[in-house]
Parts: sequence; C-alpha cells; structure tokens
Amino acid sequence: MIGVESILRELEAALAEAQTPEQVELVRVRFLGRKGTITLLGKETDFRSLGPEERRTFGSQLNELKRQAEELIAAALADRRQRAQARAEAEARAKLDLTLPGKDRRLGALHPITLVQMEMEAIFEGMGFMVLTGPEVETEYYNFDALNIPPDHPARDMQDTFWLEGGLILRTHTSANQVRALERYGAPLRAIFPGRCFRYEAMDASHENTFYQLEGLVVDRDISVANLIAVMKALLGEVFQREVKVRLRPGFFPFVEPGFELDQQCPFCQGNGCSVCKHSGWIELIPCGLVHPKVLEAGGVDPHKFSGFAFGMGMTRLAMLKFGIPDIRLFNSGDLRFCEQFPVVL
Ligand code: FA5
Repeated sequence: MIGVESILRELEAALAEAQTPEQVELVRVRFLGRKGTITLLGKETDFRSLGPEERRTFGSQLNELKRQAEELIAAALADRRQRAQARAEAEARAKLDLTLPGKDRRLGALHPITLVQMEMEAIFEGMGFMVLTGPEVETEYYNFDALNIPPDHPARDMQDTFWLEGGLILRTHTSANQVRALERYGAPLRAIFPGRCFRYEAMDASHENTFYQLEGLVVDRDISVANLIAVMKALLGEVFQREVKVRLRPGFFPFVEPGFELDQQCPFCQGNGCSVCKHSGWIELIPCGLVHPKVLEAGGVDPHKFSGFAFGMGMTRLAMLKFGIPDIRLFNSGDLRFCEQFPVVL
C-alpha cells in the first residue's frame, strides 16, 4: 500500500548527498518534519476509507518506515559528525607546523648578587639569624660615631664618603646597622644585614663605588673568637659545599677589639698559589672581630654582661669568587646578558 521501498531509496539518495550534519538535518526535516514526506503519509491518508485489516497493515508499515528512516538518518548524522571532526582536526594539523622553531619566551633572570644574597640569608636563617635592613642614606652618627669612629679619628679617612646635605651620607658600610639593631632589639641578638654601600673610590676591576656587603652581628653572654670562627667556617662550608680552611690575621677596625681579617684558603688552587690569590694561597675574605664595648654601650647593651662578634663581608667580592666573575664593573653594567648567565637554583 505504501511505497516503503521507494521512499527509503529516495531517503538514502538524499542522505548520500548530504555532506554535513546540517545537510542531514535538512533531509530529516524533508522526510520526518511536520510537513515531511513520511509524516504527511500518515496525515493525508483517509483512514475511514480503509477496512480494519488495511488500517492495521498501513499503520504497522508506516511505523516500520518511520523506524527505518530514523535509523538511517541517525547513522548518517553520526557519520557526518565524525567526518566533520576529522576534517577540523586535519585542518588544525595543517596549521600546526611542528618543524617551526619554538617561540623564545624570555624568562627574567636574577642578578648574581641577588642569588648570593638569597643563599646567604637561607644559610644564616638556618643558624637562627634575623635578616634586617637599614637605610642607605645614613647619619654620620650610625655610620661613624656610634662605631667608635669620632670625627677627628684617622679611621674616618679609611672610607671615602659621599656626603649629602644636612649631615647625611651614603653609608660606607653595613656596620652602620649594628647600633641601630642593638637599640631596637637589645641583647641577645643574632642578625645579618645585607645591603648596598657606597664609597668615593676610583673604580677598577675589583673596586666599585657602589657594592654590596653582608654584615653579621651576634651579641650574647660569653661570645668569643671561637664562636666567630665556627660561624664563619659553617658559612663558607655551605657556600663552597666543602670544608674550607680559614685563618685569622690581626686587622684594625675601631668598632671591634680584637679585630681580624679572615682569609680563606684559595678555592681555586687549594692553597698552592695561583693568579687569583696572587700566589699567596689565601684570599682575604671577611673582616671581623669582637664587638667593641663602646659599640655595645652605644646600643644600650651592658658590655660587662654581654659580648659579641661582628663581620662585614663583601658580598660583591664573594659573588665574584663564587661565579668566577673577573671584573666587578660588570655587576652594575646593566647588561642583561651578564645577568642571564647565572643559574637560578631556588
Ligand atoms: C668594612 O667595611 C667593615 N665595616 C667590615 C667589618 C665589619 C669589620 C664588622 C669588622 C667588623 P672594609 O672596608 O674592609 O671593612 O670592607 C669590607 C669588605 O667590603 C671588603 O673586604 C670588600 O670585600 C668589600 N669592599 C670594600 N670596599 C669595596 C669596593 N670599593 N668595592 C667592592 N667591594 C668593596
């Protein structure tokens, strides 16, 4: 009664032509939509003109036709969707050329002084030190007078100073933090003070007018030179990752008594003599000493109850040693290629 086969063939032909999911949808509407061929078959047939047997046959044929049509359309739709996706992927692949060189994303780099400072801070924090900072523009008092360097003292000439207006100076050393910290925290105290210092100096490969020091100050009961040496050896062992031989020579600084120059056995030649240590086998590394009683007093600490040690290492020079940097002027050159060479190990 219904030309099931011919309708299905017609549907198959239409689906074969439909290349995209959207076109399949148009075919579905054409056959199964509200005014679709198959839908209209049901609507436009005059059932009253059919006998009961014919009605049943017609009904089941129509249902079967719809079922098969839906199946064909669903299969075609799934197939076109899959093809569309494959096409999109192929297009993306064609656009993505894996042989092209990658984009060079510039990562920032840390300045070698920053790297050394971070390392130092971690080492000292491990030994229970606070990390403190103080002003770069300093008063004469904290930079000199409080450190037992009165105005007419010859030691004042040791550090050529940049003078600012109003009796202020650019600090010549991080020792300027010592009395500030004692005033603020009292004793006992364990602190380091990394920071920038300034001296009116002629520049050469090992002298800058702007450089970094790292000051250390320990004040407690019964502090002796033995404590100083132990801390210095622990520090250098961590920095150079092996046991380091050190020696103390007498050194003069008005704010320590006794004062020393701590030398490290040359890490480049193991003390045999090379150009770095000028064939002496030793590198002058850390000026240090026991805190002068007058400094403790200036900080409000009783020198009869407390003693201490202090050291002021040149962090810029340490970075030169650690990274084998031959000329101090590179640090402030502002040349990014310089900074980018140093590995960031955080
Ligand atoms: C001082 O500045 C003392 N305040 C150190 C100190 C602290 C002694 C605590 C005792 C107790 P000195 O002037 O030697 O000392 O400088 C210390 C270090 O700073 C030097 O060993 C050197 O590594 C570094 N330094 C000094 N001047 C310069 C410079 N012009 N360029 C680069 N580094 C410098």
